[in-house]
Parts: sequence; C-alpha cells; structure tokens
Amino acid sequence: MSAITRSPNAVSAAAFPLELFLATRTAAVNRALDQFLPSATAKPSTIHRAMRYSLFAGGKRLRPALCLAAAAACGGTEAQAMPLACAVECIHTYSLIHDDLPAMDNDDYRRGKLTNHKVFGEGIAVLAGDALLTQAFEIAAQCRGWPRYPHRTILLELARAAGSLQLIAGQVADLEGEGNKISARQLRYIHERKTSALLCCAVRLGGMSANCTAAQLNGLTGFGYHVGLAFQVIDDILDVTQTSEKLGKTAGKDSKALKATYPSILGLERSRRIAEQLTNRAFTALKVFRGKATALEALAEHLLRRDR
Ligand code: GRG
Repeated sequence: MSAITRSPNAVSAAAFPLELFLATRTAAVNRALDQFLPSATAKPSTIHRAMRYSLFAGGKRLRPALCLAAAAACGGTEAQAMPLACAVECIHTYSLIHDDLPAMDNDDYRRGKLTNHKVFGEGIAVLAGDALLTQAFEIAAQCRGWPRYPHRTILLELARAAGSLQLIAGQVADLEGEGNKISARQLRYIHERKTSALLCCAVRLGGMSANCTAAQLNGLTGFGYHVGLAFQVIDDILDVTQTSEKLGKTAGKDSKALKATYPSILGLERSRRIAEQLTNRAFTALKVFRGKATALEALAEHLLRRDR
C-alpha cells in the first residue's frame, strides 16, 4: 500500500457489508435483466441467445451496483433504479462485445468464457452488440420518470454517455493511439471517455431515480468521474500484474498491443498512488451526503483494492 493519506471515509466504508450488498444486488440485477430481455427462444433465437450469452457470462455488475448505491444514498428505492441499472449494464456489455471483435481488440476470452464472436461468429456478435445497445434504451424508457428528471432527461443522459463524444470517442482515441507515443494528458482523455463516462452515468442515473437535488447530483458526478478514472488505472495495473485466469480475459494485452497505459507511462507504483488519489477525490465529492453514502464509499474502496 502507498504512503498516501487515506480519507476518513475509507474507515467507515470498511464497516459496510459489501460482499452481501454485491451478492444480493447482482442476483436482483440478473433477475431483472432476465425479465427485460426477450427469451432465448424468441425468434430469431440466434440473436437472443447471443445477447444473453454475453449478458449472463458472469460480469461483476459494478455499474448496476453503483447505480443502486447512488439511489440509496439519495433515499431512493431499488425498484425505481433497477431499469436504469439494467440499461447501463446492457450498454456496457455491448461495448465489451464490440471491443473484443477482431477489428478492435481481437480477444478470445471475456468474463472467463469465449468471446461472443468466437461462439456466434462476427456478424452475429456485431448484431448482438447493436441489439443490446438498443435494448438499453427500451429498458430505460420503462423507468417511472421523476419531477426533476423526466424520461427525456434520462434518455439524454444515457445517449450522451454512450455516444460519439464519450464512450465511442474514448474507443476511437484508444484505437488511434495504438503504437503511438501518448502523453499522460491524452491518456486521461481516453480514460475519461472510454471508462469514466459510463460509470459516472450509472451513478448519476441512480441519483436521478431518487429525484435527487442539484447538490446531490453534483456530488454524485464528482464521485462517478473520479471513481471511473481510478477504475481504469486499476484495470491497467491488473492487466500487467494478474493472470488471464484471474481476470477472465487475456492478461498482458495492453503491452502486446503497444497501448499506452498508466503503468507503461508512469510505472506501477506511481499508477497505484494516482488510483488512490482519485479514490480520495471521489470520497471528497460525497461530502454532501454527510456520511449517508456508505455503500458508494465501500464500492469505491472495493474498486481500488480489487484483484480482478
Ligand atoms: C461501436 C464498434 C463499436 C465499438 C464500441 C465503446 C467500445 C466499443 C468499447 C469501449 C469498451 C471498453 C473496453 C471500455 C473499458 C472499460 C472497462 C475497463 C471494462 C471492463 O469492465 P469490468 O471490469 O467488466 O466491470 P465486467 O466483465 O466485470 O463487467
């Protein structure tokens, strides 16, 4: 562990029953996703089997957990937040299916299983990603809508995070940066869009589902932004320190693809310190909740300490 001072929130987060929270929320999200999606036998069954294959392949469900925890911090309910948590997970899974395609990162394993295109072929994998992206908006449109956040606001939030100025922009910059020398600033640009935008969107949507105040939304935005950045720094560290078996995807791919990462630019130790600093900033952003955002705090601490 680095010598950096940990936020006092890290202490209260340690007392939170996070394992139980993650297990129960993952089960609830899986049940809801199962109900929202067309059945595996709905015609044409190939596409529905492909969508379900990746969606239920054992993802950690961190974005839904963040969404539900943000709702709880604002006094909301799981039932109200659930369509939004599921919508974000569908977008996340679509992005992974497309990211694994030969034209992108070209990976054979994801979530400990063969990638979608390895099982269903490239054409169906592209379509399964497209269908999950579309499904996300169909699910989100079924949310209740709130006085401060009507359906229009919710759908805009999702579309912007997944669009060509955020998630896609990050992926474009990532692709174009491969094999080139990239500055820490350019790397931050990629991480903000490729990873932090959707994570932050999950947190904000959770708050919106509780009709949160502007001050609460502002706090959640700062939290989601910094946790999202820390998440990608840790992801890059795990890529060089963990095995493929542990990660459920091919380890060491970034260096092979000559991708710029925090460890490759700044080294492992500095990268760890940066992830800690970002997590502390995320804690600071939660001040507005006066200690009542313990699930979010525990999740931030968990994301920093995770080993897969
Ligand atoms: C439109 C053709 C086309 C492609 C879009 C946007 C995009 C492809 C890809 C970006 C996706 C990407 C790989 C982002 C990085 C975020 C990241 C570290 C994902 C891994 O998240 P985890 O660890 O995964 O939460 P699980 O499997 O547990 O859900």
